[in-house]
Amino acid sequence: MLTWVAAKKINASCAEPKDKTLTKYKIFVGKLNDAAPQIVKDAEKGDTPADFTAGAYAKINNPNVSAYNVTRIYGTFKDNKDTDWFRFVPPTDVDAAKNTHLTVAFEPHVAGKGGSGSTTDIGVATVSLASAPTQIIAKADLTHKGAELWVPAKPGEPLLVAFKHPGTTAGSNDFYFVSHRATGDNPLEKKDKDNDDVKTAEVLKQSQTTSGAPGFFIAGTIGNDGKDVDHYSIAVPSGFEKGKITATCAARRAGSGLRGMTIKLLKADGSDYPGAKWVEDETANATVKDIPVGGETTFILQISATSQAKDVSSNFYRCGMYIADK
Ligand SMILES: [Ca+2]
Ligand SMILES: [Ca+2]
Ligand SMILES: [Ca+2]
Repeated sequence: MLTWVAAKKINASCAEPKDKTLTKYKIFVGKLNDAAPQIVKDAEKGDTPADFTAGAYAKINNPNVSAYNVTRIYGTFKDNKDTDWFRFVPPTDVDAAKNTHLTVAFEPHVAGKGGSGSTTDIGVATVSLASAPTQIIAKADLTHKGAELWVPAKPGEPLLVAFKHPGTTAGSNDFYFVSHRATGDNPLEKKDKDNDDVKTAEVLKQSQTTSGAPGFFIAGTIGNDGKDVDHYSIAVPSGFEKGKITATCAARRAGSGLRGMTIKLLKADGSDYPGAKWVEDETANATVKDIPVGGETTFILQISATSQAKDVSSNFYRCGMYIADK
């Protein structure tokens, strides 16, 4: 059995290449079983929503949890105008979704020599309801590294997801793989009105990150056509007053219709932490990194946006934070 040890500066996305400190490897080669429910192959029927390929899920074989295996979607772009549609009905019994809401994630595997070997990225990808295919809920340009779709969904409500060729010159082997999961989300925003004001910021509960550092997570929305503002209050755990805060949020990069999502760290009195501001664009999540706590016992994460896209209805964002002890 091989043990992987992740190096620093890894990318958060599992489907992307990661640095490893070990240099030994074994290669396993298997044949995809297209008959298995969790393997979904583009049937190359046509480019309209009615030409969808039906997707499916396979439950994890464990009586103690109700969860599903990752579904692998794959296909080819027959030309540089090809759009492939898939239909999924998100499960109604995902355990993780009971404490938060259900989400559907579509994570493209990296193309090219350092990735799958495909001669193209996927271009624009969209999610819509199967009952209203032209009304786009979520949209992301997957040619940007690390962009994906990770979208709140209603259990049992059929969805269509579309993957479009980027429109560049067709390559000799234009294929793609996408990992799809139906899973839970971060703890949800609960006090949307109160959290407009820094003085009545919504308190985030501490949880543990995989590295052991105290972490704080939230999934919220910027409503009112992009004019909403959300403030979250984070208590600095004892012993971390000289630590450093890192926060990262994604909206547009996960398919949301929010544009110019802006994150800012504030002190409890509402004043700015110097340098702790970032505006998300298509190429990078909003991240503020290693901001000194500076002896404060509480800090505030402020989230806003410059606008709501006219052609994408969702307005979600998702954030994670942690405090390093030095
Ligand atoms: Ca195709
Ligand atoms: Ca609010
Ligand atoms: Ca809000």
